[in-house]
Amino acid sequence: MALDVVQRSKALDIVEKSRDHLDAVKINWPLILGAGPRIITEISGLCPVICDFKIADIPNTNRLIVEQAMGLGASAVIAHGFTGSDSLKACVDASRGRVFVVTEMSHPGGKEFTQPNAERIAAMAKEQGAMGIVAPATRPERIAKMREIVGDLKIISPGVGAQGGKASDALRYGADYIIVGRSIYESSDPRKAAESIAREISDSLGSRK
Ligand code: 3DU
Repeated sequence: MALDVVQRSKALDIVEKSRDHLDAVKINWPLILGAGPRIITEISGLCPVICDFKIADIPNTNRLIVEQAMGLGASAVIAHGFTGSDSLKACVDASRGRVFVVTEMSHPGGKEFTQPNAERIAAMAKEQGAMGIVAPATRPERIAKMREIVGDLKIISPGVGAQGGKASDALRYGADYIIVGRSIYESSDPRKAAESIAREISDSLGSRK
């Protein structure tokens, strides 16, 4: 789940209610800025945390960001790839490989700059020893293309629900996990919303066999 709320109490309440149906909680800048970085530690006591800081700086700064995130309890981080292989390597080293690299972004503007470079970025993620990549559920055929490049790396896929993508399509085209934000945290019953998406996933995996 992408937990893009800004209040600590609301964030913890949603995680407590829905965590049985989640593999991990992805935390982005809105929650860090609203609740403070210790929220990483608090949530990591309930569910694995992926820090989606879209890290995009020179190697030394990337290393410092990753060390802080991992030190607070993150299980993995998300970095941009366009900054180049040395910057990505700094993230891989500082997290001991627990990095997901953004390839092509899911929103319409993602076609402008990220799509033309996505395949090279995916190849670099594999070469540099990343754990996986982030690829768009809004364009599932692009997930299939990325899968050809990254082999057995994990593919996590945002864009399901509020951005129009479907969980079952993303999985069918090769994603390992889907990332869902607003469709869960804006629901009047986040637990039920998470459960129903988890059911869609297990049904679609069942029909893949
Ligand atoms: O659209 P949602 O509310 O389900 O949230 C999607 C999350 O995934 C959100 O945190 C956003 O920052 C992140 N994300 C994308 O949506 C698209 C990307 O290409 C990469 C990350």
